[in-house]
Amino acid sequence: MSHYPKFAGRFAVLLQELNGRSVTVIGHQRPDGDCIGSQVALCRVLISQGIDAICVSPDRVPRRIKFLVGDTPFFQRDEVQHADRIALYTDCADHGRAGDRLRELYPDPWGCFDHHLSNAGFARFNFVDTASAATAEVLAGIFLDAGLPLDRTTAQALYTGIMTDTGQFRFPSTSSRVFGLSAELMAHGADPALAGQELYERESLGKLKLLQSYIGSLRLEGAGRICIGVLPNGIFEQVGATVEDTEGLVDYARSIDGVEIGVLIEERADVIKASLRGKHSSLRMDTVAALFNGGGHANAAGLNCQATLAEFYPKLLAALKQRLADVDGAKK
Ligand SMILES: [Mn+2]
Repeated sequence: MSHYPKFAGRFAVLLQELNGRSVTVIGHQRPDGDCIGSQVALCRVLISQGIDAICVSPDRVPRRIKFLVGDTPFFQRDEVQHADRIALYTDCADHGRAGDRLRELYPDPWGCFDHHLSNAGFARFNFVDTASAATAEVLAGIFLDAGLPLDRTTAQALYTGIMTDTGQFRFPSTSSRVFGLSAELMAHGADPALAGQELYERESLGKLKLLQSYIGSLRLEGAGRICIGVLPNGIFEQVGATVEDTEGLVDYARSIDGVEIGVLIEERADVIKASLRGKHSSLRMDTVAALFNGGGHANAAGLNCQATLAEFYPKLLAALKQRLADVDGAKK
């Protein structure tokens, strides 16, 4: 059975065009399991086809997802020479998601594999399916459709990308295709227990203290339909956590009964960062984030904003209340 018939022909052409060239597989800033898993898998499959490929990340690979890399050639941005390489982007909604420096180094991306709603297709070859739960799902489908060899490390990387972006197979994006592909990846050696162990049974004390701080800050707004928590400037040093440890915190705000939108605000010295999570896709968190130059998915979006917390908080809250009112109005 073909998973992504619409991509098969174009992918075959891309593979042919890449023959004899050197490729850099690029992921986004603050990489997650889907980003790293997709980069690793795409890079390994290209290498299996005799193509010279490396992965490059603008940021450090988070400790919890390092196990995905294995013997894949994986580098941070400034560790390698970029001249004469061709860029393929994974899990990036736009050209800038990997940062300005990589955009300067690779002004003409050849390929883009993604599932973000806001992705308008910024490469020569675009493989964007917004109905997919994960970029790893898109890649797994394309690779299996093409009959390409998937080794154990590749299968594990793709499986883990799918598992993390579906919230462990809980989010609305969890389709029968997700389960079908996951089963195929297991047949290629992916181990769900290994992914669970590495991702969820190896927390640091600092991470739990960060969670404690975040939960202590939670406030219900908008008649209990919005829940906002703030991590104050300096908290990471104070509790012995890293910025990577913010992963998943916002889900606690959203998890409260009656809350439809969960928010995590990080106060930094010079910038405010915010993560928005909606309980249903009609809330379109990506377009709320876009009001502050951010973006993402309908259920999960993020933004960076040059403002103080005192300036930003009421503006964001007003935008979220407006969104709830609009969604209420549309239902009537
Ligand atoms: Mn993703």
